[in-house]
Amino acid sequence: MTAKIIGEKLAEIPWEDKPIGHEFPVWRHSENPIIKRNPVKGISRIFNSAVAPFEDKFVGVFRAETINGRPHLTIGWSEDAVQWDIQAESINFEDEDGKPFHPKYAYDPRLVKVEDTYYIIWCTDFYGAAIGLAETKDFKRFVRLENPFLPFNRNGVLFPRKVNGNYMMLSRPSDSGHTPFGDIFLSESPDLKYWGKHRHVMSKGGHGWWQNVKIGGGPAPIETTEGWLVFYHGVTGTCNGYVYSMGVAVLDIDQPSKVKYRSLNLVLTPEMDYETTGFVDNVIFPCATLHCAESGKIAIYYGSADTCVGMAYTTVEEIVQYAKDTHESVGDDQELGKI
Ligand code: BMA
Repeated sequence: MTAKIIGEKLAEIPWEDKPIGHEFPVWRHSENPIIKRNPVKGISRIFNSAVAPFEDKFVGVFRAETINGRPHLTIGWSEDAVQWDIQAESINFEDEDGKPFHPKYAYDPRLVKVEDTYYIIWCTDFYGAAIGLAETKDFKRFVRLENPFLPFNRNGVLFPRKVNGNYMMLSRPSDSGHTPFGDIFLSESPDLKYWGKHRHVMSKGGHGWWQNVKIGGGPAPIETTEGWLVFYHGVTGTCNGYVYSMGVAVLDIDQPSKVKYRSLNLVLTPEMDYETTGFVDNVIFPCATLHCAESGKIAIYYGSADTCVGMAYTTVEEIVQYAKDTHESVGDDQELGKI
């Protein structure tokens, strides 16, 4: 069966056809990187960032590192989702009582619309690295909700709809440093306040070495007729440090803690100069997609070498088929936590 995206049509999705003779299921945008060094006054680097359609244009939440190296989140707008007009100032969050909330640092945002609300999930400071959560309806007022999980944790990824009546969030428990371990877990909540039914979803490891140190969620899962399509990052260790690549899996639609297909191969790895060389060499860190239910086109946004933003393309038919054809069952990809 050919996979289809379940969801909205997105007529204006950025797109380039697959280059003739390209062997792999994901191909790069020809004008990468779309956001380069020193993109905005006072900001040295913008990289792991998230975008979404909003009204008749596109909005982005960007990981911006100021000249002094501190990461924060800022908003940007685009007509075509390729050329971005990004604000220099950080997002001004308020808490649920209306008081200003300024995270000490903020990085690796995801941006997910559930029903009529957009949620930003990011890495925040809560006794060290932890998951921050905020909501907005208009990208003018941003209300920060309580931290969903205990420290230490990163790569919080909300699903774009409730499953069995509950919000669902992937996360990757970690340490507060450059975590040398890590698997992807799933948690559920009826109200975005109380989280439970924690399940193990996917392990690092497998036959190949590219994801043998740790893995972490990427863009919001895409609902398809074959299950939840997830892109994620997998990390290997070398004598010159970590290398971050992108992988793909499909999770069960009603029980997303069950892995249906998981490619044993990476689908994008640092090869271009802007991926192999930067503030941190050899990093591909996907945080968002734009996708169209009618055409099946998917545009993937990824941070490149902790320095700039790149885009890559695939189609739902091709990538789900690839995950099926190259499926590998990794030892403990199972619903640990249920008992
Ligand atoms: C991770 C995160 C990412 C970063 C990556 C590579 O731990 O901090 O923001 O892209 O390391 O440096």
